[in-house]
Amino acid sequence: MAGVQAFVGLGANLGDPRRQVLQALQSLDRLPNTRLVARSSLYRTAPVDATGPDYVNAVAALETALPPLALLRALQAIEQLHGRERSTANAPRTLDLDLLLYGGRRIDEPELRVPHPRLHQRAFVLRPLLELAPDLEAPGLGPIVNWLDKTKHQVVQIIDDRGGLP
Ligand code: PH2
Ligand code: MG
Ligand code: MG
Repeated sequence: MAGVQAFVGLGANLGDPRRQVLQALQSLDRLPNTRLVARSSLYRTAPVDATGPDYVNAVAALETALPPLALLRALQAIEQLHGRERSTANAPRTLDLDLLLYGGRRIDEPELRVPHPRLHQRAFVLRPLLELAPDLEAPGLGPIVNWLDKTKHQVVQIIDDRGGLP
């Protein structure tokens, strides 16, 4: 497969968050023309700009030949399979899949912005992302590692250490 490297953020804080995140990783691996290359550890994280229970978060590295909007639709379909209801922004959710990075592309469309606009402000994204790709750089953001310091007040804790293994 001549694919692009894409990173997807996974999050859940309703139902059985750990299980939903692990099942979603399997669903990502089954997407057409897509391979799950690696996944980070799972993290327990305090809600950021949101209320409700702690989240389980992780990041997946994909190789995909799906174009960005097709990948976005596929992520939304997986969210639906897990009973995601869209109420208000940042409401608690059974599963959230965010397209964080798509190769070195910058995408600015009404329904999709890449890099994800809040990627660099969130330890629950930065920490698992850096676990997979310590040297990663993103368009407009430079080296991702440089943003970590600004988020160090956010509470994130590894709940498993199977990083790198799908
Ligand atoms: N997602 C949000 C808002 N706040 N906080 C944590 N810890 N983890 C998330 O995945 C998360 C959040 C909106 O998508
Ligand atoms: Mg999100
Ligand atoms: Mg989302």
